[in-house]
Amino acid sequence: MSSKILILGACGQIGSELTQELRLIYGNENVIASDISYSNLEVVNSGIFEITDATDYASVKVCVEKHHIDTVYLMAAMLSAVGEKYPMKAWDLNMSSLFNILNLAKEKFIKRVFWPSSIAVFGPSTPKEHTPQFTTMEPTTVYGITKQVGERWCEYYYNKYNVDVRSLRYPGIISWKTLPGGGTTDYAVEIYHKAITDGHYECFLSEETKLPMMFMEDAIKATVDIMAVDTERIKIRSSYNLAAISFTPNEIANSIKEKLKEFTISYKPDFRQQIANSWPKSIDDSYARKDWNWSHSYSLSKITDKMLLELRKKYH
Ligand code: AKB
Repeated sequence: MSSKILILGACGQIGSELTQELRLIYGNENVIASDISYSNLEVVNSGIFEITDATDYASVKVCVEKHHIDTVYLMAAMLSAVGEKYPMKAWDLNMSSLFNILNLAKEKFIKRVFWPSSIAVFGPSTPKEHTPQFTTMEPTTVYGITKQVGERWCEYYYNKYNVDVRSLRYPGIISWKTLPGGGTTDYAVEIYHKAITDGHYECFLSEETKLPMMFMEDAIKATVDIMAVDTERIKIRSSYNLAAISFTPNEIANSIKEKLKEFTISYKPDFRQQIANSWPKSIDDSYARKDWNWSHSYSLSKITDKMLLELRKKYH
């Protein structure tokens, strides 16, 4: 499909790397990055960039019409930890941006939508290990509630209006280029930065808190792949479970110590511990693997090698 793409939230952790990958695949002239501010100069300066407020229907529609957009990746969102501090803001941002895009698709201004969901859709009553695709979902965070409700709306717009919306339940995403902002899984990125800059990390989760995680390259591949496959292969229109690896703070610390002997870690759990406790430890993503051939490449030790290599270059 030849396509004109808009990424909303292009300056964020996933949006920024997705933008660069889509520009490589589809050409700079076909990929329009946008955000509410110029907060990531690499994204702003490497192609077409528009200031767009994803919560403002008119602002998004102007951008879509100006650039003849047919595909939108909606990456703007307030994540779990910050969402607990600003519940109404999280609800407004996460829901109004989604409705704006779903309605633009319903009104045929755009043809295809990517909207990320999250493991945060699950809650304390969900089975913790190998969490199935279809299971009890009683999220306890505002972020998780917006993602679960969002999934219901995505499926509804597909069934009712034939909107081609595709979605993945991202685990925690580990990357070195852009810092994550306001999530519970952020520790798994911060730990590598602190390992390089301070040789020590004080972790806000306890040492045995196991969570599903993934390296950015794998997450981008999954996103690009699910958007490229033929419509018939997308059997799930709420959101696909997506998994790579699972580990605890203790395990990631040990994997860093293998490469950086002097690294130390201490634990001081805060309010994010309760959020992490409500989430799955591992995810069964067999539908994604079967329906559109998803597979991941990065193990924890491969992630640690890459993170330490890139962050050493960044800081030294
Ligand atoms: C968060 O921690 O809030 C996010 C997520 C798992 O969706 N990284």
